[in-house]
Amino acid sequence: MRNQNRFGTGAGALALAAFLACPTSGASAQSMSDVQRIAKERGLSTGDLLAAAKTFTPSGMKDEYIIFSSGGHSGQVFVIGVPSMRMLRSIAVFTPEPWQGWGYGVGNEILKEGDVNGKANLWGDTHHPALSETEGDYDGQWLFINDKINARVGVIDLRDFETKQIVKNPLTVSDHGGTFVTPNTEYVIEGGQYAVPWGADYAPISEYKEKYKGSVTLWKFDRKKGRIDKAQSFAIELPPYWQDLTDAGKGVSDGYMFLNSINTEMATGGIENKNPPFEAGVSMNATDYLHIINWRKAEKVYKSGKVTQIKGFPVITLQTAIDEGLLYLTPEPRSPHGVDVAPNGEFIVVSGKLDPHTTIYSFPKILGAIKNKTFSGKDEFGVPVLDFDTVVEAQVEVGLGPLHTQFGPDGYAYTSLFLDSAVARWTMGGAYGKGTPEPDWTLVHKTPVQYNVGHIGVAEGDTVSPDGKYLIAFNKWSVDRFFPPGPLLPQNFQLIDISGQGADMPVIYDMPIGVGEPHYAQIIKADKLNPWTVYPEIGWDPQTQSLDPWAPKPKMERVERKDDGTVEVYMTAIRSHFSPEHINVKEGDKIVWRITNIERAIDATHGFAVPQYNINLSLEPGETAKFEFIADRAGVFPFYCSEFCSALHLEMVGYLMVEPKE
Ligand code: RUQ
Ligand code: CUA
Repeated sequence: MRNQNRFGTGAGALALAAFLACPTSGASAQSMSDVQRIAKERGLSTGDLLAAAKTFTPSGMKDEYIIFSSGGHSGQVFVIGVPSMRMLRSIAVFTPEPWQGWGYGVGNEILKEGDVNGKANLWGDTHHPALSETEGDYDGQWLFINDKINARVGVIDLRDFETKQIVKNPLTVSDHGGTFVTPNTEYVIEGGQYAVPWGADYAPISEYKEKYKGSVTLWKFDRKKGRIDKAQSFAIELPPYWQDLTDAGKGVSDGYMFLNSINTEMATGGIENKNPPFEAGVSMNATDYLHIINWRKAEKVYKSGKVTQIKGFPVITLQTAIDEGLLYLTPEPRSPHGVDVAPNGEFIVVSGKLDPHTTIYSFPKILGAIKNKTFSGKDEFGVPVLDFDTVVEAQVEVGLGPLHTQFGPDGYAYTSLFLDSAVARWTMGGAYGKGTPEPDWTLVHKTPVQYNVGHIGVAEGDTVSPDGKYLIAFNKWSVDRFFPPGPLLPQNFQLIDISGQGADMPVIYDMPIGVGEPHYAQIIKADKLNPWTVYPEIGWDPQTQSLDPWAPKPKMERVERKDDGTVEVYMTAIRSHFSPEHINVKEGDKIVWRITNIERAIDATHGFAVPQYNINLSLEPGETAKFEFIADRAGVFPFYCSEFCSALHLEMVGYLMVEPKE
């Protein structure tokens, strides 16, 4: 098996421990004393040495797990290895990124799909990456990521780890409740957040209840095309409650999805007018609402045509959703944040930031309450509210500021505690309610983290079959953990070893993240990923994932002037030259430039940079790219390869000569 961790089940750590405990048996006295001397000099405890043994990854050894982390306001995705916590790459999504050549000649059309009302928005606030799933398990094929600031969704192909599509939500402006996938990636779920009139059109805030809308959008994913199919997608109107996070049902709850909300008060703020500020106004009620949606029923309603076109997009109106019995609410403790479905889909765990408990809802009980109409009433809009006591299975007091929950393979659940700065381990009713006669819902242990933990990620911890083993606390503050690089401090990813039982869950690594504030991340077994290391054939177009018939090939390099005056360049790149090297054009010419990296060697990437024209490409082995520009600046422009590809990399150069008009 590839990517195997030599330490396997922690044998390395055990060997080290034995080695420390018993200096004369086995290892040479010389190396033992070296370890002890260095540990002493650096002030390292035995626990530190164990942590090092669990995480240190010698050159050439590969990581067992891979994290796909949101890049926060960098607008990107970060790829990190576990347990080494080494950053492997960023994936450019919503923000131009020159190393990948994203938005500097290539990717421009995809970035343009993210235009909002015709205007470029060249950054993103990425929150929740979602790996594609088959039967509720990561399949390693696709990755989706939301942009909260502009309600957009990016689609990344995990064959080459590159963004293939950006869709802009036409109805809402912010989408904190994305992205989450249904168990077979039928749909990518994008929940809205801050209510706005449809399409963020204008309406006075005094008309909030009438004109401002909540919504959730179901984007149909076409696996064959590797794209979201907008023509098969639809949305459901919701009350303007600021729907927050989302999760898709699975197992017994497959076909449903769950969204929580934080402003059932429908507060509209206005501190300057002596109104309660938002932070108080939205936290007045003792409970908010968990939204329970039967998406399979919604899909049928959409397909039967019972939709209203709003902003050119099919919407199941709130009234239709109520009439069709596909939307229900139930109270959830104040300021809910995370909503997380347990591996077998039987339980839904919700945490209220201002309530020290996690609340566990039973899906069978929810179904029963819907069937028996056990309602405690209706909300202002007529949505039936399921009786809280009827649908709740248990509440576990875990600590202050509970946010997000993930699951282990052994019946443990883990919840992040923002205010406590800790991660709680608790028992999920005894192996998710199965196998034990007495249900057991108990707090087992809390591991302190530094500081202010937001999401947590357990290896495959939100799938039908969590791996456990590693948990990462995605901490919002780092305070005193690292050298302060000025007043803007990095975030801190803290790796926790959860392979032990009970109170055995130590922090074993701190990784600073100084390139944006990540929110959520998913952790997948590395051997589920099967990325290309070179593109399949010479002349491959990554945007279509197919051979480009126009791709320049060796011996066919040329410059052609077309009848309409367009100049077409057919260029190849190989260590260490471009061919052709002289490109002579006239000021004002339109240039269509194609270039193929004809290398087949792994890692033989060439860059292609043109000064003053804002062009920089990254051409991976086999890749072909096309870019266009108007040569509106006369002069001499030495273009060059911007990747240090060979000993004669500096010589990998050519001249673009733009002859002045007169
Ligand atoms: S959330 S603030 Cu996922 Cu805790 Cu975005
Ligand atoms: Cu090719 Cu440097």
